[in-house]
Amino acid sequence: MSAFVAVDLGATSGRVMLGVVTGGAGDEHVDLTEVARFGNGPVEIPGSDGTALHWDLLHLWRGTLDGLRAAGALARERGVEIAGIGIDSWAVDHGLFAADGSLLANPRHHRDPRLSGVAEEVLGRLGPGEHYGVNGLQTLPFNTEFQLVAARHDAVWPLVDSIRLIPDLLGSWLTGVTVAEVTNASTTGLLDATTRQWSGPVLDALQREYPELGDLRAKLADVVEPGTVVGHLTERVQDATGLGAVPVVAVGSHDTASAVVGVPAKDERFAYVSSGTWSLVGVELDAPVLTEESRQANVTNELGVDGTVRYLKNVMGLWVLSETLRTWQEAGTEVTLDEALTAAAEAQPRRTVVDVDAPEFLPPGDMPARIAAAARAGGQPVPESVGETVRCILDSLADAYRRVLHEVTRLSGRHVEVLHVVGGGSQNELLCRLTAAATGLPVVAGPVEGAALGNVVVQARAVGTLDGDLTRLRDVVRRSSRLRRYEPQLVNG
Ligand code: LFR
Repeated sequence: MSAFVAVDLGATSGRVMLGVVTGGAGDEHVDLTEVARFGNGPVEIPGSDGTALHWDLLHLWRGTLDGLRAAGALARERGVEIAGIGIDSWAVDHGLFAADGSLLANPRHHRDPRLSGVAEEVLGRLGPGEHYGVNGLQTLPFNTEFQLVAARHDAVWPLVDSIRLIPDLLGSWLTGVTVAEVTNASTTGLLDATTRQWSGPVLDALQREYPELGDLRAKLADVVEPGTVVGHLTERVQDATGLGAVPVVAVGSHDTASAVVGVPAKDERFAYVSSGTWSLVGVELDAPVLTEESRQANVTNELGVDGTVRYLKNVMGLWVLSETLRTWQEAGTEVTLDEALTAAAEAQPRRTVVDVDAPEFLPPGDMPARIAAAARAGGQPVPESVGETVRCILDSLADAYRRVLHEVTRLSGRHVEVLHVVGGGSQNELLCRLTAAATGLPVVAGPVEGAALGNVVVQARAVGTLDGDLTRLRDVVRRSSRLRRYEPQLVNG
């Protein structure tokens, strides 16, 4: 029996899971155990340009090492060998390194306020149509390329020798080897979505418009596909974790890429919502859609495992709900998630539906006030109670899923018969029911740990424990998961 460690870092917590692959040929499944969980979130500090939001990278590193140690202990207890380690995390954010290998600063958080207006400025210079025709990426204010442009006047910028996305960064600390895993690299804006390599024309255009950036290509590592063995744990890491020279495998290092591998679909006629802090709503394709219509609709072509394309859109997600609960807590009215969902289930359906993707919902802050303002501006009843507010958030999310599904299926021509909801949000029964009702599709909810399962099966195939294409890997995921199905009947009228 082989075991694999999945390090899955999300915007609110990091998790380290031990996945033991058991069962004979054709009946393999993954027995997943969470061995460590640690908090994560934006850290606000005063910056030279106002408030700056960062990630606490050292905390994530310590959590990863502690988790690896705990995974080793559990593997020994169970008498299984750890055959691989894979890391996935949210996308776009990165650490900047000097030539001597030192980390120059804590990575900025993609909700950092200084990014406001940068994307428009950059695309105005580069030509939005031309740019999308190469990278196929939706315009989000925080795509890595816009973050780099915003960073070019920072005092440390002239020292930057290497730019590493979070999973590549942690992988480089574990192994001493730096790569750029393609699924995450595809969220930077610097990759050619067709060749799956860094785009010379995009990098040249950025350097031409913003000479202070210097030679970006020289600061980026070579691209690798998921399934590549990056390297082995260094001796220092072996000492710190009690593990041997375990291989670190590049998985779909963008958490959404791993989550899409972790969709328990039987064939290609499916859509998915990877539901967490963000909701990523889309379909899986064999080739990017780079048309002007697709650009206008702001649909993204992020790259997936095995040459696939994740044709999707970001919907603001459960972030709006978690920030709402946080706002209430800070105001002294603590409401638990369970209480909030119970109240929402009893509230009047679709009383107020707002555009949750409006930019005002992106930064941390007082979401109930922003929802009230959006309701007022749209001439809708202002949610007052807990139930009304939370129901408005969930109705608005389900409505956004419906809109995005309509767009991605129309623009890609993909016929879809089922909607898979994976990730933490798959446990939100009310949202699943509202989603089925809004989209008219049966919703299959689960696995909760879709990203970790997707991470494990890609590693297991890389070292020969599993074999087969994505459909075969998804059979393993399905056998390893508890799923719930919601039919698209109307929800309380
Ligand atoms: C989800 C996710 C999204 C990405 C956002 C920011 O966790 O990775 O796919 O757009 O975080 O990186």
